[in-house]
Amino acid sequence: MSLTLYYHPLSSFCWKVLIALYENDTPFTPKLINLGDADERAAFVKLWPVGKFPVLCDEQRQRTIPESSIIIEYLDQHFGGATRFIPDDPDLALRTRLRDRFLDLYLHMPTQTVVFDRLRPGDARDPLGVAEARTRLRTSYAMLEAELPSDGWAMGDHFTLADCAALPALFYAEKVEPFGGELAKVPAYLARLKARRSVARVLAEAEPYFDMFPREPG
Ligand SMILES: N[C@@H](CCC(=O)N[C@@H](CS)C(=O)NCC(=O)O)C(=O)O
Repeated sequence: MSLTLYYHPLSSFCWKVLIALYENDTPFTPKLINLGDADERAAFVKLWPVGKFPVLCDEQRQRTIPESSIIIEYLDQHFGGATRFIPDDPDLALRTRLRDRFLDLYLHMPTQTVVFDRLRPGDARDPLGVAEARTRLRTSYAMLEAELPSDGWAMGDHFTLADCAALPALFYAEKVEPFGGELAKVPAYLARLKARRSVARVLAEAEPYFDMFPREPG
């Protein structure tokens, strides 16, 4: 098999790529990495010294591809299927990439700020950083509420890269900063995403690991 995905089933950015792989039933070998294991981490950083997953290796083309958005574009280029992640229309493609960037940078990353703060020692917590991240999340929710269509997917009728990015971002964001009653389109969109076959499979595979998700320190 040509493709190997280095990943962890609980990792939100890995979900983004798993959704894309499952959308088109693209064959790949999953390689679960435990970054807490020194040997596994050492082997992994040889592939991608940044040490963050997902990373995709394409043995046939001898390519190592990091970064979830780039991996999904690579899959679209070389392993295209019924679901096209980047639309052919150049303007819609640009807007799809913008929404992907928005979701990663202004929803997914602030969520990580809140979650990773929970893993810090008590004297190294960053309450100001967490408060700023929560403000960012609420701004992003309001922007999405204004911009999302009332039906279908992030960019319209077709499921794209933006939807792969949206599920992990919204799933975990809602856990750390629950949606307020003023939001209607955002929770409805998250419910549609969760019902999608590829997403339901990713969530089912992650479920045995959910106990590892850091809770708010009591
Ligand atoms: N920009 C990267 C972000 C990847 C990322 O943050 N991955 C997290 C897991 S969700 C990770 O590897 N964390 C491990 C660490 O930072 O040690 C992408 O889109 O792939």
